[in-house]
Amino acid sequence: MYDFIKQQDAEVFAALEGEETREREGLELIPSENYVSQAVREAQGSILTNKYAEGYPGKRYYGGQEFTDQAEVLAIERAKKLFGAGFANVQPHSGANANIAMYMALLQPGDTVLGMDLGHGGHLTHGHPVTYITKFFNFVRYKMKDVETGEIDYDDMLRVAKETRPKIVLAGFSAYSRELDYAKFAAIAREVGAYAVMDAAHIAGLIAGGVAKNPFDFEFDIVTTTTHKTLRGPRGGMILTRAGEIGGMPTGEEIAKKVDKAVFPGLQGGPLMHVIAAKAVAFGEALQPSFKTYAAQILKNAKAMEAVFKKNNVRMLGGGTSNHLILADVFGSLGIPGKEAEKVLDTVGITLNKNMIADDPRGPMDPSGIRFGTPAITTRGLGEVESARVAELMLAALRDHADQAKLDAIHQEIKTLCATFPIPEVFA
Ligand code: DSN
Repeated sequence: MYDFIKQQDAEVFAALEGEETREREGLELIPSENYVSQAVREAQGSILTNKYAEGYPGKRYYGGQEFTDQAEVLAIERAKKLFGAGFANVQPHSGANANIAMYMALLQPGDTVLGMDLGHGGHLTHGHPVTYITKFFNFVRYKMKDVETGEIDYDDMLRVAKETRPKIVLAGFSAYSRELDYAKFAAIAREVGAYAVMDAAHIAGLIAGGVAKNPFDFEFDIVTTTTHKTLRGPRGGMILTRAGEIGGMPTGEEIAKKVDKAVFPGLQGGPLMHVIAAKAVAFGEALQPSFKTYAAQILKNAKAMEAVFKKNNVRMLGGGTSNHLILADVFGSLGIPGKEAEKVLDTVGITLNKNMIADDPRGPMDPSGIRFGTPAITTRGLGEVESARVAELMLAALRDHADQAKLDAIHQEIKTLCATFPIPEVFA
């Protein structure tokens, strides 16, 4: 692999080779990462990177679009089928762009969005003060009622909605481990005449695989997502719009037209057609029955890890997990700060990320928690037994982090596990 790069550019080749080895010999537990198939990589590295295709299939600004149209229509139709959506825009370059375009489609400057508190699991693009979008829109918050169960405070959400009259009620998260009550979100949105939107970036693969509820079954208007997390596609974003109609709200088609205009020409220029082709390939894979088995195994593996943390009395936010991720208070339970925990685990070949926990007494650069999940190790073929063993090794490394001989032994076991479960190239 990389024959041409190797010949031409030794420096870039070194970076690619290094990453190949890192991924091969270590376990990836960052819950927003995954391994794509060789077919997805081929499409993403394909000739379609050469082509400008501003516009949409059948309505482009430049000529020569027979094959770009073919690839984009495949991605759109497969995305609609996967999520039961009426419309799909597969052009957003990322999840952040998908969210910004969604705001641009539905809001006027100064309008309000009611989203999850960022300290309780919400995402940067849901209105973190460091982001540029907060100069244009007003973000108000809901939180968990009980951080030990993860239950959202829906009564307070309704109160804030009535008080602030948001135009969007936004569900979704990047560090929350429980299922949301979409019917309640939608009811609150309808009560104040707002759009109900879900940022499903983290759990899109679970929805597509039929093991998590689909917001479109609960009168959501829009679902935004990335394509590279549990969905196991190339790095990118997507915006889906509902098929059915909801009284008093614009039709799905009207919303989808606004979304298309917001993505191009509102926000982006030429779509990344090679990435769109790779999205089509990944969506094709997710439509296979085997993807359902994969999605179910992600949950089983997360539960197996949860059981080990529970048995060892390590506090998990939300009391555990109902999805692919766990947020553990390692500082509170083991006395090791999140940053150090991330570093120690890195030395034994386990990659995850430090993370703020709800109402974290520590700062974002050195928070109390670690966040980890099972999408990538499940792709690798690890089952519940191996996932539980990984959790045990994590806890052993965190407890004995001053004992280099123990860390070396753990690292060796992780390497052996990685050799036993190589990263697959094809998904059956
Ligand atoms: N960076 C992604 C995550 O890890 O959740 C979302 O931005």
